[in-house]
Amino acid sequence: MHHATFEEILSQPTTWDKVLEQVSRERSTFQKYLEELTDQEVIFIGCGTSYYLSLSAASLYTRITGKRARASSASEVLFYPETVFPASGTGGYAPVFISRSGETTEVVRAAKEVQTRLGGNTYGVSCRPNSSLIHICDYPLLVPDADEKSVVMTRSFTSMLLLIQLMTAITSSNAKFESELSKLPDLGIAMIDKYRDSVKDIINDGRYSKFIYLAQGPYYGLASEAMLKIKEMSLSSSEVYYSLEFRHGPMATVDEDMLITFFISEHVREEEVALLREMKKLGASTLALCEAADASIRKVSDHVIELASDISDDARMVLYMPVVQLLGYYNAVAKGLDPDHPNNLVQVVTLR
Ligand code: F1P
Repeated sequence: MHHATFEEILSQPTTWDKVLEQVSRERSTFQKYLEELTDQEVIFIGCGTSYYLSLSAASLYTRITGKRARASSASEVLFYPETVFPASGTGGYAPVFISRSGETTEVVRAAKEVQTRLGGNTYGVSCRPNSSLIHICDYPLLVPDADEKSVVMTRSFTSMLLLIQLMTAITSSNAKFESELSKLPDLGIAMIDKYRDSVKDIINDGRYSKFIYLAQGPYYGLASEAMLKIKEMSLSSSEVYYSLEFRHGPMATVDEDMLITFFISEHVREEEVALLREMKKLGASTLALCEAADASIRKVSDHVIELASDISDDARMVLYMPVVQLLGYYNAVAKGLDPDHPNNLVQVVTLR
């Protein structure tokens, strides 16, 4: 019997295709919404998975457009608005609220606060058109086909990220980047078909009780989401670090019970592979998620997932996610847990 979470993970390439079709259909509307961005600093805001999405979105947005962007949890907007939107900010701000449900209390409250405090335009990214967040925001950016039955977010994460990637390509008139994004559904199908069983094998080794995820730049938000997935679904110990930060203390915990997953980019590859080599020497087991695995990677990796996408670091982002989502899923199943009903969690966090 497969769980709803499993089906939703496998459905991602189809959902990405629907996002691409939708943006192509509604392109003129998107372009009108995005004209308002001009030189404003874009602030991506969310909670949980949607906060980690905000981290990747902010890094990606600046890399592609050259314009300022930051990420904030919705709770920080509520309690420390002056640090997220300093009055001295020049050129104004474009807040982009991200929420699968559009009903998370902190996000809805933050959207209301920001509209009162700043008065400018607000953007809402969600899977649910009739949600409170979308009713509040000026510009709705919707991916309803990516909505889920599950508590944990999987295809909603990658589909809202793809929507933001497309938004970034359109606002910067970057046709090359947009053309790379159009290849993701086919690349996703090939990658899931090739590796879905090897991910199960990684877990069925049954040796890992601690999971570390390492990444730099726009991949840090992806690694943070990978950390959350295995924690939410399988209740395992999991941590995330900027790759080279791991040496500055946390590597003290490396031992044979640890699986370290490296989100290897072409941009920082040399340093990331050097770290991979060092961690292997310390006795960790290593999983290298990379575009192309040469001998230097294979020699020090217990497990290799090679994307072979032939598209850029920034375009390739969502392709890393099905593998790490399945890692959390299979670890939960191996521990006799139900990924569709994670311990203590609900699909939408609403506060009094
Ligand atoms: C955010 C979130 C999820 C988490 C759980 C509770 O939801 O924290 O990240 O996995 O489902 O809600 P949303 O604001 O994106 O709907």
